[in-house]
Amino acid sequence: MPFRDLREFISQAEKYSKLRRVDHADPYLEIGGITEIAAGLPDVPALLFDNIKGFPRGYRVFTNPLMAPERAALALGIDPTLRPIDALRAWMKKRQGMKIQKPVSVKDGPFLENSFAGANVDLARLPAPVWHRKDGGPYIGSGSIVVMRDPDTGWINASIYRVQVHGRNRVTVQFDHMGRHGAIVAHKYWDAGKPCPVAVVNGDDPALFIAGMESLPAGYSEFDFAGAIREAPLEVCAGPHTGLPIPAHAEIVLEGELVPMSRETLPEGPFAEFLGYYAADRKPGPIMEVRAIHHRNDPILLGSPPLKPPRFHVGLPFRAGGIWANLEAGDIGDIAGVWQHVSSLMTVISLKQRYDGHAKRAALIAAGNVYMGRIVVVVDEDIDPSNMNDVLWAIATRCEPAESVDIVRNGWSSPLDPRIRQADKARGVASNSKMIIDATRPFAWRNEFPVPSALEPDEARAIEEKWLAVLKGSS
Ligand SMILES: Cc1cc2nc3c(=O)[nH]c(=O)nc-3n(C[C@H](O)[C@H](O)[C@H](O)COP(=O)(O)O)c2cc1C
Ligand SMILES: [Mn+2]
Repeated sequence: MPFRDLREFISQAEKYSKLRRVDHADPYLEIGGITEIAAGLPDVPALLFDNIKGFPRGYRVFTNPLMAPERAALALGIDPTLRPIDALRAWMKKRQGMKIQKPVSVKDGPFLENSFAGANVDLARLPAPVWHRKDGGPYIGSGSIVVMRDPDTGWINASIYRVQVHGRNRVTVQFDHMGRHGAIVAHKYWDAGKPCPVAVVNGDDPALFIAGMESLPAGYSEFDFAGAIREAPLEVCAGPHTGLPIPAHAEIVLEGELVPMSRETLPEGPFAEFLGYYAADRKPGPIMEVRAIHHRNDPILLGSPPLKPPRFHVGLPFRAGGIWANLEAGDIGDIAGVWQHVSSLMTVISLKQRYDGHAKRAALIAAGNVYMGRIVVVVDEDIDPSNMNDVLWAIATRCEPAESVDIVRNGWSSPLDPRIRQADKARGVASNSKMIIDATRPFAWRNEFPVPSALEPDEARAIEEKWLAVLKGSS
């Protein structure tokens, strides 16, 4: 079922989830505002903007690409009709057995249908949105893939770093920290006094988006991982300016060089972050001199700006899949499911308790491994961890705060954490505490616990199968 490109993905996605076409929106704040409102609707439509204010028809922007669970499943190569918790389980299984697929080279690519080089480079040709009102400027890259080649080994790194537009032919590429693979590779060129060849790929098979945000080890190409997700290799074509391998069916590509930061920088940001705040001020960022712009006919710019939680880039919490895999690797046993809410800031584990202490054992493993989140909840197996209402019901009825809440201090967070003071960040504080909420029935007297009145999950499924169409008015 692999898609050749973003266009094929969009037409498939339309079969399984909502797609809305929006005309005449302004790339200055309006596309961002519409994207945010749509992301808050229950069925999270994807949006395809056309006839964008100030641009010819056909120059399109596609947002909320993977926000619905169905679209996330499609991108991961998982059956989009599965219930979200089952889709996450299927992804976890797939991820464990995946085989990498190296890209194959092709001579020509549709991304070369329109090319502008040298003096003809003008980024104003493309509808880069200003997403949020305090953003430092338009961002052409909010979900684009930054491609670089390690000069020593030839390893191709291709991950997501935001890209801000500064005039006709310059952009900045933002590394959160110097441990980012892109920063490590760039420094190898810069330390030798050379600029670093780079390509920014905007809009492609969303398997590449997933690969670009996954934590993969140095030396492991995101292109190979995307091939593994697609179960077919990516087709790449050498960029005429940099020679870098570029996905042949990409929508919009910038080629150029990253200038050594010791030579020149530009003020980058601020940019709204995924926690729903501006976490950092404008900072000096590395400049990419754009030597060439290539784009397909009627190009589609992929936009995935960070939005206020719970709106998150990907509608299946695949980091929760990582915690789930940790629990299974630790042989915790009887895990019914793991989910994350509030854009991965709240983790919920559902398990069938086998012995006293089982629930806490699982919670402590999760608390040690959740990034930035402060809340870890454990519930019994009758609670679907992806259903926030059921999780809150369990907390409100099975947890006694005076007995069932623990705090773990100095856990894993990040300088993006809004609840760490600037002065503390400046002296190196980047940790937070984790609240473990045990919302399971107390093990020792679980058999005395009042019996729930609602349908059991399989009874509910059976009723849904027989009656849901009537209730929804579709038959
Ligand atoms: C939509 C989106 C935007 C992102 N923007 C940035 C960014 O601007 N800078 C950054 O360092 N990481 C950003 N990330 C996170 C990295 O893409 C992610 O951590 C990736 O695994 C890093 O790859 P690397 O290990 O090859 O450096 C973003 C992730 C997503 C999903
Ligand atoms: Mn990488």
